[in-house]
Amino acid sequence: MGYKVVVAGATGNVGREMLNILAEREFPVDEIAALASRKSLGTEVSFGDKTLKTKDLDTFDFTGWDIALFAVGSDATKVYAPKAAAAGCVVIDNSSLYRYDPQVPLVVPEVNAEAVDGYKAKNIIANPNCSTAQMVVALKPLHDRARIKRVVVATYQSVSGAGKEGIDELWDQTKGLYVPGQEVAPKKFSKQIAFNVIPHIDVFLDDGSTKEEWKMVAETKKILDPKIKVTATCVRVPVFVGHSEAINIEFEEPLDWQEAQDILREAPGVMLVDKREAGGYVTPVECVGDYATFVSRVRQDSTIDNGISLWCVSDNLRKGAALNAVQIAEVLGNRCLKKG
Ligand code: 2RA
Repeated sequence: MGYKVVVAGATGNVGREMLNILAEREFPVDEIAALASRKSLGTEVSFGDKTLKTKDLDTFDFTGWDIALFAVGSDATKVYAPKAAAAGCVVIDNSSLYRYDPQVPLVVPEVNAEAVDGYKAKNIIANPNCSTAQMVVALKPLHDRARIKRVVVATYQSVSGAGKEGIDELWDQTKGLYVPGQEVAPKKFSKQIAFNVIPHIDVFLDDGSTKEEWKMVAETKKILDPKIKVTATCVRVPVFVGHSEAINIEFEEPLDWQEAQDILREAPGVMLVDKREAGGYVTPVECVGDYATFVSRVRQDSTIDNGISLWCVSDNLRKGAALNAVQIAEVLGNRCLKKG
């Protein structure tokens, strides 16, 4: 006996990956529905070796469906997630809409799987921001060993985090720099992204940080530990898929970098690739399509007491979004929605 599963936003990058990962991990599906907006209606999407024709999200009846993975953005989530939840379908939402709602669990299974048990409050579970997900997977095993006091992180986020438009802009702008007359002006991003980096993701807040940076602070506190101090600088870089992060960690007590390596080597969801030689580390192009949160460059930070720095890379469409959502569905099924 399996589940009746819906993927809402099935034609987007994350929605397509949700379908791919449900099939790859052989999630127990009795029936699956791929939903899209009116403009994408009828588009065919893959589910393993099957082809699904998308149905209309606007008119879909969620009654009798068990789990709905949502990848439709906050505006559409606001309209359709409550409708699905009210029909008895548990929503696992990738947008930021419900992440900070105290009644809604915000879950990274390697870190706080037990939080899924709280889904009944709104019949909704929130998926974290992509840049948060990979970071807390790396932080959790170290926090359990030596209590983290403060985290300073700089992110190098790929353009796929900004959707298809982000990918297209990088591609077209890069080509346009080499073909006279085909220059492409910034549109999705505030400045040229080809051969450039942009220290601005999402909107600016009154304190001078951006909402993307605020998300990493708020979500790390909700998922891992509210006592951890986090400061982030989130940067868009000319990479198609794969977010990278330079993370500096201050602990409450001493932790040797080699013990940190040993801990990370055994940690759930982490792949340690860390040799102090050319190529002894992971780069974004190598993480694409993988499930792992890769960690490299683990080293002591001798400028502070109890400091360690490291490099973290993961596929932002997978662990940063679709994989984490499917893993939440797996935990939900195992802990709360047992089938015969
Ligand atoms: C980004 N994390 O990278 C945000 C949303 N996916 O644009």
